[in-house]
Amino acid sequence: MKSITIKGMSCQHCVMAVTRALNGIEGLTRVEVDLETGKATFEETKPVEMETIVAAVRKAGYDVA
Ligand SMILES: [Cu+2]
Repeated sequence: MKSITIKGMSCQHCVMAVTRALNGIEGLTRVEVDLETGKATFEETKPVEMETIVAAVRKAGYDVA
C-alpha cells in the first residue's frame, strides 16, 4: 500500500473528486482518501509513475504535498 498527502481538500466532495481522479489511473486499485488526514492510500496492480499520479490530482484541482 502506498500513501500520498493531498493538499487543498475541504469537504467530502473534494474527497470524491480525488478518489475519482486516482481511480481513473490505470494500475491503481483500492483507492481510499481521508479528509481528516489528507492521506490518499492505494495499491498498484502495475507500477505507476508518481508524476502520473500528481498530474491526475492537479487536473482534479488539488495538489500533492
Ligand atoms: Cu470540497
